[in-house]
Amino acid sequence: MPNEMTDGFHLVIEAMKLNGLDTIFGVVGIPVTDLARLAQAEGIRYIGFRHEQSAGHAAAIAGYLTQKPGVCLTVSAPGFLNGMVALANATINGFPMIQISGSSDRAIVDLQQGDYEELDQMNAAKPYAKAAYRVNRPADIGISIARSIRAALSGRPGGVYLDLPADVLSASLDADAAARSLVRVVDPVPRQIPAPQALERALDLLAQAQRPLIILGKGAAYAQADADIREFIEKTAVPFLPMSMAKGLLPDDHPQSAAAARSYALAQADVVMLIGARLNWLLGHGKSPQWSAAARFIQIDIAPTEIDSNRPIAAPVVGDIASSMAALLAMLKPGRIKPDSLWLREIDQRRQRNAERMRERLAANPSPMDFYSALGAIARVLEDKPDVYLVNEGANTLDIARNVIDMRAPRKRLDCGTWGVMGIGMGFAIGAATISGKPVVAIEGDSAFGFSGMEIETICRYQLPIVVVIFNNGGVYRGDDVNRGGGADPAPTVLMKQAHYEKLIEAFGGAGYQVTDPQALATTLAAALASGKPALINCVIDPTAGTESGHIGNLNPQSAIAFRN
Ligand code: ADP
Ligand code: TPW
Repeated sequence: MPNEMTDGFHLVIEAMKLNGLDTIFGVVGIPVTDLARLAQAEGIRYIGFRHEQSAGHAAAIAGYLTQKPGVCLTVSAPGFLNGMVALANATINGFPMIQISGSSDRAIVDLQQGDYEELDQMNAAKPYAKAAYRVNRPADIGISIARSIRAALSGRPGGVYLDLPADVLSASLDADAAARSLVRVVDPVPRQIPAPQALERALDLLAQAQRPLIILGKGAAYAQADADIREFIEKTAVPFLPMSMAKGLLPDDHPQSAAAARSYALAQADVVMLIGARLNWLLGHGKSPQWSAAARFIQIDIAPTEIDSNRPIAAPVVGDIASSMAALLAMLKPGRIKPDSLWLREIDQRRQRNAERMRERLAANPSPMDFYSALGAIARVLEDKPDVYLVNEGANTLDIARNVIDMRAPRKRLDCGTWGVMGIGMGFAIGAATISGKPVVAIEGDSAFGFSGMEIETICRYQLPIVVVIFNNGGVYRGDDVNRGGGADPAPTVLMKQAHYEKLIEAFGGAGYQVTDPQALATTLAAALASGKPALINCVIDPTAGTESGHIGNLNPQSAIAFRN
């Protein structure tokens, strides 16, 4: 009796199933089409995209939301490279994902003899991935999937590249030996308990503070230690500031939120506790003028090399956030941490003043709409729907929405993140809707939407509960710039002013709307959400409403020699 045989394709799917990887986001073609077919046949959900970058972003955000690596499947060379922006973005942001790519004949690739879709993919991926592996023998498939899962999840999560050459996928092997080669990962994210002395040092420093501040980053959101983080903040009475994707970890309307007094809180704090947030450009590298030069820092992070990266950290706590917060809570004695009451009062007064200013801006009803009036309408619709995911990209559309739209549940706000990358929109929306079944509202600048717009077809094909709202101001940042040479070509920042984006979704059977005032926007959005079906709202915004580069115009170098006549 000959032994029963299997092949590489089957082994990949079995290794995934054994480790609970139940969804693949991808684009098919040589040599991975049968892998996707087999996955579907074997009960793994396959979501087919129009471009690998969106598939990669979907996998990355699925990883962020579930603490399981999201899987993206790509074809060789160009498909692989299309996915790389998402893999790199996942690594930069700390999202666990695995990009599995088919690749061409290694013997031909390495001698550069001109194979179909020839590229040394593993080495191309290395600088952009947390880890990059290639499987050269089918018997190594099991261990390669195990290794990829562990690399994606442990420590600071990130993007892992796994290269599967065509001949490894199609190779036959003995079924018994194949079954024995599978590996189930045990404890892929081992707890990393912080040293007791480090915790004591951190609490000591916090106890010395008069003007303490806690900054919550997306690492804290990712850690899913929501209850302990909230308890620690409430028991210490320290004001907190959420970074963009940490909004909702505690509700934005929590009385201790200092978000509406952000600049004051950063500049005046004397002890700052960073929980899963890096002192990168988003926090002015921890330096003056944004921060006080005298401020002292506590930093809780799983990555030891993050400590002292930009500014000296007086009390480093290296460990996972769940273990660290639980330990801090256990050590916390009542009354030990006591922020100065003047500090709390100052923050509160500024908060109220700024909130009042914001209410006035939101209540104005200019025609055409500006960002504030449109976002105010959306905020009102979402107020009693904390379960809705909010995807957000653009410049003004991003920066203003972050300030206007309160989040009330953790991990619901998904945006451009650490890189400020455009193109996450439809991928994040599809990823979040797929893994949760929950509704998604994607608030998109008209330029930002263009980077992943074709995925509207994907949304309609899978009938996902996603409402895309396009802030159409006819341009990148603004729609009113002119050609400085006087020619007929539009200016570099200008897009089509009369674009009817709503017609795009109609081509695929979805519901398209155009709105020009906040009331219509609110009514349409509420109805679209209630339908649970794909919809796109083209929201007409004043072309002169935005500012160049949104709230980060200070980073935009401008020509020193006058040419703007
Ligand atoms: P934000 O952009 O919201 O400020 P960052 O992405 O800059 O957040 O920082 C997140 C930090 O959280 C990273 O330095 C990462 O190492 C850390 N981190 C991620 N997950 C965990 C975890 N489970 N425990 C501890 N630290 C974590
Ligand atoms: C991959 C540069 C930053 S913001 C932006 C671009 C092109 C679009 C801004 O216009 P939009 O929003 O979306 O209409 P709004 O509200 O200001 O009108 N390519 C990539 N990433 C980035 N960040 C850019 C280009 C950019």
